[in-house]
Amino acid sequence: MCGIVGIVGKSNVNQALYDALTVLQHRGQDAAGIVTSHDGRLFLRKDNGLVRDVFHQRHMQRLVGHMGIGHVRYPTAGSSTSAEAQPFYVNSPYGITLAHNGNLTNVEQLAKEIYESDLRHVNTSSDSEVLLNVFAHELAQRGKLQPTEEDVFAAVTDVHNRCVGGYAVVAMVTGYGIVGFRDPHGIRPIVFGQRHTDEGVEYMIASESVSLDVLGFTLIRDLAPGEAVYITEDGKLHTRQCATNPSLTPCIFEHVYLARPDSIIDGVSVYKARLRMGEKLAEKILRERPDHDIDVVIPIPDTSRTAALELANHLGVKFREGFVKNRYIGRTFIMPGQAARKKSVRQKLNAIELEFRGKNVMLVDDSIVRGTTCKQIIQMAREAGAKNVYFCSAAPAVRFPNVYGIDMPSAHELIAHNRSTQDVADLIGADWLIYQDLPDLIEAVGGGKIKIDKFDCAVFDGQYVTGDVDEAYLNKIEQARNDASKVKTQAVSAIIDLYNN
Ligand code: PIN
Repeated sequence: MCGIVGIVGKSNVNQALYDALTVLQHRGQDAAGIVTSHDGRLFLRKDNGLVRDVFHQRHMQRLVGHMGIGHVRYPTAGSSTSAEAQPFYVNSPYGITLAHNGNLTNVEQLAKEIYESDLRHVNTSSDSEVLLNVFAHELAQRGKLQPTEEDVFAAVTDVHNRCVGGYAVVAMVTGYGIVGFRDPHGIRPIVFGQRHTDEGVEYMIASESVSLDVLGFTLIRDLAPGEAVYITEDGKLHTRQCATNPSLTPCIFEHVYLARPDSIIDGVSVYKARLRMGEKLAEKILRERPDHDIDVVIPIPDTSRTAALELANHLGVKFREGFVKNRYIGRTFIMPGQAARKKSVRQKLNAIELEFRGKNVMLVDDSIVRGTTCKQIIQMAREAGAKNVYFCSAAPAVRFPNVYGIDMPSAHELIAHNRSTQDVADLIGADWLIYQDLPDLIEAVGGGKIKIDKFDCAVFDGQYVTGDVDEAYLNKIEQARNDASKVKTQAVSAIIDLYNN
């Protein structure tokens, strides 16, 4: 998962891009980048790290220009080098830069075509660089010295015809404008909005509406699946449906925990969806155990708080903050002679004992993925004196890999893969485990004022909306992930050896 933003402004957009990226930081903390354009020149700064660490005064001073795009990257097994930080750049045609959120499922085929037929070189293993080259090739095919909006939209149509998967994209055509587009299933989110200044109207395209709010832009709307928006450098906005057969099946996991609760995606308030998830869970609990003995509902901060609050309300049980999260987790330093260690849950969360001692506690989390943190949290609740520890997941059991840009690619890392609810309860050490039912989750997200009846729910039901994902494909990405993580482990060992010698 990543965050993208593009702004066409009336004065320098560097600060606004930076601010928008900090608002999208929850979508990726691994790397950040901004590219701006001024007088036909590009200015790029990107590196691994948080937005606040990547950009210093000296970088910001260089990032001049009235339009630009930015990106924050989520770590995935194969994407840890700073060379794979985005935006990516190709010089021909026009000088195009691109930032992408999502994942292409036919990237191998595309990479081959790009090399053998399009005669282009791709320098990383990132599917975003592949996507950029497809777009650049298709735009070049128009053969124009000065591309019009028609040329840009035609190139997006060609991207749709060639690229399969989930993608929300912003791309800047140097000297001409910024285009934003969404895959024909609308899997990943993307919105656009405007703000009025004394110099005229400025436009922003972004992953989530919250970045528009915070910068004083008003939301115009989400891009429809398959649609593109093109804003020229002088501030003219054009939109076009570029796909032949678009149908909206957005990723339901955005609502579970990826997106900020104050965002509105495809017209649905993430906050409201989470409230309804809590309500549905309460109904399920009352169905399963009408005479339950839950004394207190405790959220696992932060994402689950909204659902937990409504769950407690509907059960008529006390809601209490039993865990406090450290908001200032520092870096982990690798010491000579020591292996790299992940920070333990205990360093991130601390229990308030008086909320646990002698009580039957219902812990609520947004989801159970690997099951590693929830197991430790249940243990902490027991050590704090809980009599019984029950556990509720606002999402159904995550049983299948995600192939559209969320880092959940390996079935074997998922605790619920090929396991029953009772198996998972035993493994994580819960006295009772309740998962949200999938129809309830769909109703919670799509059953509000704006009705959406189809979602990408592949991580729960194994149904992949692009229709090209089969057993062989899943095995291949699992293998690739294992290989990539081996390379990563080797790299870390090499660093440690270096320290030791
Ligand atoms: C919480 C995000 N959320 C917490 C991510 C843990 C699964 N985990 C998914 C629960 S927040 S585990 O956004 O950081 O607040 O199943 O792998 O143990």
